[in-house]
Amino acid sequence: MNEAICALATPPGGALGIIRISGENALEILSHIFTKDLTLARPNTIQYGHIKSHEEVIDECMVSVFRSPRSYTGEDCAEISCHGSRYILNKVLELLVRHGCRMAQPGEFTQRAFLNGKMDLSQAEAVADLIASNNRATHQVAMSQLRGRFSSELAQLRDQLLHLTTLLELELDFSDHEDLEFADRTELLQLAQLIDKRIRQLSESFQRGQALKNGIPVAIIGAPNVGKSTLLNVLLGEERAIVSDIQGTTRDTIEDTLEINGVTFRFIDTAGIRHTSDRIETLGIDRSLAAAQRARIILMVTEPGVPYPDIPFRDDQTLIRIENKTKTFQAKYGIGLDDLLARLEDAIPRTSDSDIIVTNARHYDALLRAHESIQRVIEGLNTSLSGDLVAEDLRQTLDILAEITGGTITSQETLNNIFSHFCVGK
Ligand SMILES: Nc1nc2c(ncn2[C@@H]2O[C@H](COP(=O)(O)OP(=O)(O)OP(=O)(O)O)[C@@H](O)[C@H]2O)c(=O)[nH]1
Ligand SMILES: [Mg+2]
Repeated sequence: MNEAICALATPPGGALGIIRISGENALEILSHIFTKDLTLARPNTIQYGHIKSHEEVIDECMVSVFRSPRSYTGEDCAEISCHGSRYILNKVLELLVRHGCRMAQPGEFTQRAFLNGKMDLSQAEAVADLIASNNRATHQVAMSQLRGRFSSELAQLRDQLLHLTTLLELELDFSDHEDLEFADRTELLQLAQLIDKRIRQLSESFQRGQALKNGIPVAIIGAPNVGKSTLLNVLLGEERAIVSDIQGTTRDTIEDTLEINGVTFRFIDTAGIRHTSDRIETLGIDRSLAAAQRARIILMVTEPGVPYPDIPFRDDQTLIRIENKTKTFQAKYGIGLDDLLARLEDAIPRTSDSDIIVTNARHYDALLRAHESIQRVIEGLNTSLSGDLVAEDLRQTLDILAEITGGTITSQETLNNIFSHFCVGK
């Protein structure tokens, strides 16, 4: 039996506060402090009544009643909408605990939903991502994962792996008959390579997933006085960084975010790069170079007559060159800004609805291990390794992929670890 748990599901300070309760005897416990007997209430109804402590009315509330198995957790559940007073909410929780409820751990409602088969683990994790999403891109990724797109992709991979296993077993069966040729391994190899390609595509999307989650870092780099800080201010629409005609005004990196068409960009204004004997300015320039290293996009700013700074960059970085203080681009007056925004957007490959983007480090780790494991399968097929050894690696690939959806996770400790990052009440 699952003991009843309760938690506040809304942040403090709102007009309303919602307390959630779930468990086998949840409705019975709630009925002890509510004016109606909720054990008799029809599922999916909203009940109006009072929460009472002895004869004292604590609040007038609306209680949504859900019954197992058709609820978020799969258990009997209720959501109590109270007035948002901290006193009221604490009092209601206290009353629930006094009548036999336990305060929920972070993510415990969602953990129960997972354990009761309402969703798989990657969907449960998407719930946390959805709550944390703060722009269209992260929202879209979390929503698609919650709705099971990643899960069905993994199910497809699983089917292909099972098919491969069947073909291999066929080979094993026939190998007992000396008069029969071994099954053709080319087909097996092609299938394994196809699976590996998809696994790699998924794991490669992680970098983009991270960028979307944390914001795309854009370093503004250039010689002193070319207008880097002015550009930052114009982009952000506020006087974020100090601007002056003195060379070396900016000494430390200054960072702020801007959402462009649903994607968050993280702009990093830096100290102008030049040779200097000033110790503090030198430290600042080191930071500029470090920011350029970490950036996904480097905005190289210059002005007529000044060369672009010669800094190292990588293939996976996008360079956007801007000649400032000209007729076509003037950071100070925002001229040419639309063009710059368009180039920033172009620098990141667009996500279409059909793209699956991996944002979770646990999933990424599993995909990397699955890749290693399927690589061993490919190697085994290439080197005519015996079928049962190849089958062993295949089974391992299946197990690793199943970790993502939670099928092969049996340790409570691992689960607690995953759900401990959730908010209480979710
Ligand atoms: N005419 C004109 N002046 C500009 C433009 N952008 C910046 N300036 C001026 O150029 C000077 C330097 O601007 P900043 O934005 O402080 O330059 P910076 O690149 O951040 O300089 P450091 O922080 O010293 O590296 C200021 O006087 C700005 O007003 C522009 O587009 N046109
Ligand atoms: Mg500056």
